[in-house]
Amino acid sequence: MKIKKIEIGENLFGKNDEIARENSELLQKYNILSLNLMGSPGSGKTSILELTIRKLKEKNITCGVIEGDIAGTFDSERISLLEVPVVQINTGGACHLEAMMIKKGMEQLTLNEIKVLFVENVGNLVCPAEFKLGIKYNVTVASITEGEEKPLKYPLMYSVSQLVLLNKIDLLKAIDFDTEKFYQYARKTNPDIKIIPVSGKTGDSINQFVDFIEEQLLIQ
Ligand SMILES: Nc1nc2c(ncn2[C@@H]2O[C@H](COP(=O)(O)OP(=O)(O)OP(=O)(O)O)[C@@H](O)[C@H]2O)c(=O)[nH]1
Ligand SMILES: [Mg+2]
Repeated sequence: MKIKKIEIGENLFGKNDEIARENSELLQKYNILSLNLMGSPGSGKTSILELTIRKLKEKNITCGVIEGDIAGTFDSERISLLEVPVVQINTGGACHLEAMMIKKGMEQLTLNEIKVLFVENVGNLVCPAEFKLGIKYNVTVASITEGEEKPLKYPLMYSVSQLVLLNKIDLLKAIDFDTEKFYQYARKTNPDIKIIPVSGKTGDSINQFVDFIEEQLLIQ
């Protein structure tokens, strides 16, 4: 599928929260469930998206993707192989996506053909959490290779997220990672946070994320 690409110039930065509200209204109008995947570079956001989209496609749930990166089209190329509409946003240096970028991205998509919109934010555990996008669910993709203390070191990311996908659990035997402590730290930062351990490599427990998405679609 052809990738649509947007390069961001300075003129797109502006009244972020107001535009985020407009994005949210537009998504509600089209009855689209939206999820914003955030996390460190390489935590596994695109891998999880690939597995999840495959499973949603099998269930005839149509998806669209907005990929955010500072530069390059690596991730949108991966997603386009799944034959889903994808827009690549290159921020040209900014370490996060902003609401105006999502607005521009959505203009490139046929919204009435999409049930679930995924946003993959720029790989970064700090800045993406600071900018509202108008996307309904914030999902932190954390990998066990990052260490269990990250929820306490980067609390904003965890406090703005409703869900954590704890990724790379296939490596648990090779890495000193204290899962109990991770849960404890994540819940200390955000008592309501839901955590699903997954593997973006083996596909382990990706079904639980798919179930979460289907549950949210029912209550849209
Ligand atoms: N062992 C293992 N490797 C994984 C898993 N998930 C992702 N990877 C690998 O981790 C690397 C980064 O994965 P990506 O999915 O590209 O990570 P990302 O978060 O999208 O990266 P950025 O978009 O650059 O921030 C790749 O080499 C993946 O194959 C996993 O669950 N287990
Ligand atoms: Mg990626």
